[in-house]
This record gives sequence, C-alpha cells and structure tokens, in this order.
Amino acid sequence: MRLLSRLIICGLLILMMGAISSVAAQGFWVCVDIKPQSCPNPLNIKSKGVLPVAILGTDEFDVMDVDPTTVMFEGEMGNVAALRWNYEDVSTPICDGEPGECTDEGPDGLMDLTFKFDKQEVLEAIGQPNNGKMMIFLYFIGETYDGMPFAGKDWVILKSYNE
Ligand SMILES: [Ca+2]
Ligand SMILES: [Ca+2]
Repeated sequence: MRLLSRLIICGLLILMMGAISSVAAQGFWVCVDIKPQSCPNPLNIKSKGVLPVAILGTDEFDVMDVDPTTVMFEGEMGNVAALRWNYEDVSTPICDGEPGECTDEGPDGLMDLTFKFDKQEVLEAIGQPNNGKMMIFLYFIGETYDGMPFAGKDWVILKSYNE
C-alpha cells in the first residue's frame, strides 16, 4: 500500500515536471545554482553583463558527464545558450527545489560546471516581467555526452528597480 502511494506520488511529480519542462519528463533533474555563493538571487531587469549559473556535482552526479555545448536557459520566449563555461568547485547543492530555498555556501569538494549567460538575452527569453518584484523559477536544460537529457531549476527575484 505504501509502495503504491509512493508510485502515485512519483507519477504525479513526473506529470507536473512534464508540464513545466518537456525535457525533464524524459530525463533527470540536476542541481542548479544561479549566482553561486549568493542567496537570494536578485536579478534586476535593467542590469547588463553576465548571469553566472552552476550545475552542481553531487555524490551521484559527475558534471564531467555533461556536454556543456547542449546546456541552455529554457525561456518562455526561446532558449538561450551560454556565452562560456568552466569547471570549478563553487557551491554546495541545495536542490529540493522549494521556492525561496538557496544557499550561500561555497565549495564542497565536488566539481561544478559553471556557465555565464548574457543577462539581457536571458531577460528577453523570460518575456516581459511585471513591474515591481517577483520570484520566478528559471529552467535550464542540457544533455550528457551519452545523450541523456536533464533539466535543472533555481529561482531568482526579478526586480525592476534598484534596492
Ligand atoms: Ca545562488
Ligand atoms: Ca561543488
């Protein structure tokens, strides 16, 4: 009985994830940290420059398996490829995916894969944000060298003003 209810919950979760990201339904989830070592993750809609994003290594997941050329920000208005990437241990995974959950903890001894996205390209792909302040999840997709798709998400606080 307990197993059955777990299976039902898993099924529901997969359905929910499928609605959010078609890739995640076929693949697996990775831990993503937007602005490593920053928590929360403010994103001013007028700011320029780069948005740092890390896919985090865990005991079960080696970032060396990721094909960095396939990693994209998945926005409402289209996908955005990263400007560049690097291998460095920058953060510790906190990836239960709860809104508002993040960490400013730094390196944990496990290698991470860091990306720099063009902030304005990402903001355009998000679409037209409302004025004021809102918390939204940003989704990232990619594939391993074996061709296995994955998705990851982290949240930002979109702001249309400077605090
Ligand atoms: Ca962060
Ligand atoms: Ca790490």
